[in-house]
Amino acid sequence: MFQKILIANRGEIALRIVRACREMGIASVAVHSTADADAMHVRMADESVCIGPPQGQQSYLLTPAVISACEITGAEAIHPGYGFLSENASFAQVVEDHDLAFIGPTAEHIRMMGDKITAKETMRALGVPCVPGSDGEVPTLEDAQKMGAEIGYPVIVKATAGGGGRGMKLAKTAEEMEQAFLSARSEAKAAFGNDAVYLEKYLGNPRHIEIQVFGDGKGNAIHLGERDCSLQRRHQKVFEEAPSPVIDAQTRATIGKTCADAVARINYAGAGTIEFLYEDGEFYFIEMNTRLQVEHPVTEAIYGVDLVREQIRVAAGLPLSIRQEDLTPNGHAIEVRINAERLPQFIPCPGQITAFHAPGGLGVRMDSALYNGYKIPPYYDSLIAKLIVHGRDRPEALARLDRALGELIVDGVDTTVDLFPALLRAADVQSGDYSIHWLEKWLAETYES
Ligand code: MV4
Repeated sequence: MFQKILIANRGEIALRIVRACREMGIASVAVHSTADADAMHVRMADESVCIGPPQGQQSYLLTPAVISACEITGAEAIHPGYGFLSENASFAQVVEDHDLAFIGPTAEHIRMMGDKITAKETMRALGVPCVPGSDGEVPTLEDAQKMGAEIGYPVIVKATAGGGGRGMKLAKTAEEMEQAFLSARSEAKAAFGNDAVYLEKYLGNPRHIEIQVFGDGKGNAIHLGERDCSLQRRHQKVFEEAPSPVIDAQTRATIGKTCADAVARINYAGAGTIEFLYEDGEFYFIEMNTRLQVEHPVTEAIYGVDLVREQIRVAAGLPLSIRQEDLTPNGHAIEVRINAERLPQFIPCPGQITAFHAPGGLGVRMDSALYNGYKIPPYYDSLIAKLIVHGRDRPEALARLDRALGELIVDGVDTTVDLFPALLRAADVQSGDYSIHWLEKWLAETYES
């Protein structure tokens, strides 16, 4: 096992990783920008290294700075968290080349899944159900028009280098294909330096359901069920839950086994998330994320597994500590994301915290690096806390969320907390009857006046 791990991240996820390290008896090294000298992750880690000025490009995203911090402190492994360098295949390659361990999959697997055409071809070949569409890249407008007619409109044009909602254009009819195809391609070229695009049948009203998988890199893999992340605004998740209100045990076992078998076959190592659209009882693969996800705590809550600990074990060459047959979900968990943003426009709102109180009690977990007096810097993502509740069933989890929100105090900056009491009371949220478009409609109705 490693004796020392460097955490190439900040905020609540850096603190989350420090906690796993401490429980495993592993020393932790925080890196930080000059803007984060007083951050909680720096205070809680065993050691810290300042790696540059505030801008992420000059600190948390700077490969040589992170590698140097490793060499200075003698850390043997790097945990990238989410965002920043976590899905950067070149970074993972540099880490490997320095005989350090990247706590995540190989550079090759990151690259494979980062290219959405390759990811889809790979998953299809492994028996994972995919959205009907083009076989790979569609090189010309003529091909796109021919293919669009075969698939049947509406059709979505997606950039192979995109993902997470970036680089997509909808063609509702054949007439709209020229515009959609040409703009998707030129925007992809400008944004990613790669203009390859592919086509998919557009699904009108799906849910976003993702399967948590875990591989040991040696041909063994497990799944930890699904998370329902349909409640999003502009491709930012707001409310996530596990299990999904629409997935039963048999469905979970079937799609879970398909996913676990797929990643086992490619010798995938570490945590991964296989994203699906789910409509009319069918799963359609869209993307795979090769990192720990923001919403991993809802899976941890219902399965009782520390996912960061498993990531560290696998990166150190140890087997997974859990077997599929021992994994049964228990109860229901919900996470809400708390951002330093002003409603109703979700404008980032950095500044000083003047009062902070985290809720507690049975079934309540607050993942946050906030403290009273902390000054939220303006340079980074506006996520400041995740409130996760766990109950014996969904109604209990919803009631517990309401209760915990009532205890939470975050003063000094505007936050998205005020959304949630009304959101969790909405009839469709109470009943679990929502799709990927529900939240934006509800926000428009709720804040229109
Ligand atoms: C789609 C789709 C409908 N049909 N693909 C958006 C993010 C990226 N991960 C995939 N996305 C979508 N792909 C087909 N074939 C609709 C979306 C989509 C969406 C997906 C998940 C969660 C929220 C979303 C909001 C708008 C569009």
